[in-house]
Amino acid sequence: MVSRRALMAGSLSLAASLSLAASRALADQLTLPRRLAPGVARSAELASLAGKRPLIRLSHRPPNYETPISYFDGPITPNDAFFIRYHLADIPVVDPAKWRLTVSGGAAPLTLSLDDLKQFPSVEIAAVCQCSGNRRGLSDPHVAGVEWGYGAMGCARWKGARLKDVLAKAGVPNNAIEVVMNGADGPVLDKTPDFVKSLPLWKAMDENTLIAYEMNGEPLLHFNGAPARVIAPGWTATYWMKHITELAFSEKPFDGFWMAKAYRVPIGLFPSIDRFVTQENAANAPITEIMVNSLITAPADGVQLSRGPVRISGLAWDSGRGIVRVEISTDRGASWREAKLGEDVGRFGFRAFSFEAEAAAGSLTILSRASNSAGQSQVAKALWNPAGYHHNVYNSVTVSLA
Ligand SMILES: Nc1nc2c(c(=O)[nH]1)N[C@H]1C(S)=C(S)[C@@H](COP(=O)(O)O)O[C@H]1N2
Ligand SMILES: [Mo]
Repeated sequence: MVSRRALMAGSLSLAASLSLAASRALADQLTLPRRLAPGVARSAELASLAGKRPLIRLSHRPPNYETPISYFDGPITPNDAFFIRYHLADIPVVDPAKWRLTVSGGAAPLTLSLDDLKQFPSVEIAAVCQCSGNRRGLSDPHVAGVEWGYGAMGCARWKGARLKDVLAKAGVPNNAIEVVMNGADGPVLDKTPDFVKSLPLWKAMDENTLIAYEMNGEPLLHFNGAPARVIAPGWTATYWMKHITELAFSEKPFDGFWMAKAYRVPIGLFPSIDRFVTQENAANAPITEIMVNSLITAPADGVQLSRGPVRISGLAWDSGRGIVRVEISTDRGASWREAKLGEDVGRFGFRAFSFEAEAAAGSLTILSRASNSAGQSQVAKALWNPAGYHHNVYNSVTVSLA
């Protein structure tokens, strides 16, 4: 639990629109994961930014704010609850009227305004945006990086143009192997490398990869990448370039810091199906798709409930192969029973699940385990790696029944 003092300190920086009583009521509902490193749990606090409800602030500059578990109510995450992640602190507010997207390295240079982008056929896709390092704070032993709990993720309905249509308009060169992406944000100090990423050409040309300008029917919020960002459904959010301003075809592997040195996983550790071959080396490979995962959203970890059936709800997701099953165990994994799956918002989205467990008085530990159509399931023991990526151990919540 976040300490009362930390919450009150956090509430001082809340937007004026939130009364102290309201923020106190809210603070009482919010819990931080119990397994975070003690220092992180002490310093994290609730704070709000423009357009957002109070989120769990892990750093202010650059802004890294995660969604409290209690906000995950159903398969679509509201915009004001959506997490925020940045690598660099110089984040300009982009005027949509002045914004331009340039595409270089094609048959001819192409520059698009937001109106131009909206002339392409539009597509809307529900997709999970999950930071590669979601749950990094649970790594054991702990690793360096933003110490995320469970909320460095969200699922929105993203609307925009297909990236492949924009690339086709620019003229895809025969020798292109990657598409390099840059956004309007940059480093405060020259020695910090700018956040630039690349996608393999095949993923950039996938019909589900978008340049989105809307999320959940509204223009993108500033902190989620206004006026336009890349959506790479099924892949972790490191490729979902916000405030996108530059695209470039590349005939060689792009070797910027954020590709060559960061966001890499040991070869063979995870059962990834999608590969980014041009960026692989003998030891490691770029992270690609999201691993199958689940989160119990209710009851909250550590709460006391009155005796009777325990109503469990949660979310499951994967890389878009599709969730086929979520199982619940109340005997520490000795036996599993199937939960009921909720509305299907599309294979890249969150899939809600629910289950009613009978329980006697005392302590009850609930485990959830999701599986997808590719036969992949969550792991019983986390696959530790130096950057703390892909944490997808069975989710677990312990409550007491009186
Ligand atoms: N321009 C820009 N885009 C970015 C990043 C960034 O630092 N700058 N971070 C990426 C990472 S690692 C994540 S997890 C997602 C977070 O998206 P969100 O802030 O909308 O939740 O944005 C991605 N796109
Ligand atoms: Mo991320």
